Amino acid sequence: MIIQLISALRSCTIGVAHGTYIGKRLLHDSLIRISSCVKEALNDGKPVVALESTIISHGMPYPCNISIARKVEDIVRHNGSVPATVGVICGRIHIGLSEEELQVLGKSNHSIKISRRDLPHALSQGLSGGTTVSATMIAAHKAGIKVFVTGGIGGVHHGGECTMDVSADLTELGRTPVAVVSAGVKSMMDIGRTLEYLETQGVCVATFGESKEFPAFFSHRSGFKAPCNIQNEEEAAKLIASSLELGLGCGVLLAVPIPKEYTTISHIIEEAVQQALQEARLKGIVGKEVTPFLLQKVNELTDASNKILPDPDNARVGSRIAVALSKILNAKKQQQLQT
Ligand code: PSU
Ligand code: MN
Repeated sequence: MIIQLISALRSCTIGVAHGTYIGKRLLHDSLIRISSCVKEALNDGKPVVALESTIISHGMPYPCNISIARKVEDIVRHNGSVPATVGVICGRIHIGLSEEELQVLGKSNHSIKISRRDLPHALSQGLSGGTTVSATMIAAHKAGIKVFVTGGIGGVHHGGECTMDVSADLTELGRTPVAVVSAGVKSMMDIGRTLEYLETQGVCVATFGESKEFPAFFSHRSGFKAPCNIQNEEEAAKLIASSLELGLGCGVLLAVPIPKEYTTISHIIEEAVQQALQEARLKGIVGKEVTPFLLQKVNELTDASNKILPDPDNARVGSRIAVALSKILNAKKQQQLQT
């Protein structure tokens, strides 16, 4: 009877803003919910790749945001890992999102952008939103996920030396041991200062593949040399395993350049970035609105996301890195059990 009453109460506490099914977190409920598929993979030592959701809630328009999110999950699956998209639904961190939960984040105007500093507010108020790289790293680490794939991370904004607009993604990389695989940092950021700041935070930054130049998301070139280079997934996994074994406590950033054939449109992107930056300045956009504004403007001006994101190389590479890393970590576990 009591159990029936509790479940009736639960089904009554519906997230009003989103209309359907997903109940608000009750006080005694855990702050994190891991989907059964992700939980099973983690328990079995299978490779898991975390994915962020600000790109879904604030990076792209509906419904292309949902179809791209699904596509990225499929690429991760086809390359051997279990995808774990992270988001906050009605005050709870979800690791591994169902179709319905993806829709909540991608469709609703009430989805907020949730970075490290926003987590306590969002969780205590029962809000829903997309997690940025920093918040996704926190969730991944708490669940035991070691590899995280994203498009582009935040960085030091242009003029950041005056405004101090430096993304919390960079400090998160300095304090949370998760490997972030991305296509670099967009030129709407100050890439030189972003690399300097990552050095200060003690973050190992490496390019993946032939190029030793740090990529700029839309282009394999940025004009800045990366501190390290790794040639393949096995080398990447060994690098991550070394960082974990030493207990450095910080993340690593692996930059996978976009395939060269896409770079031909980079001058169009560059013009759009300059226009977007100027517009943001004129409109007085500040704080957490800056990055979504710039992303939206550049997408609008170039239709770039449609051209590039359906084939994100970094999802394929990140998934394979997670496979190689799980082999190393499982072998180490076996060895420890035998000695
Ligand atoms: N840069 C991109 N694409 C993105 C973002 C940044 O090229 O989608 C998103 C990510 O979720 C990142 C966040 O974590 O923006 C950073 O926001 P801010 O600059 O406000 O820290
Ligand atoms: Mn900022």
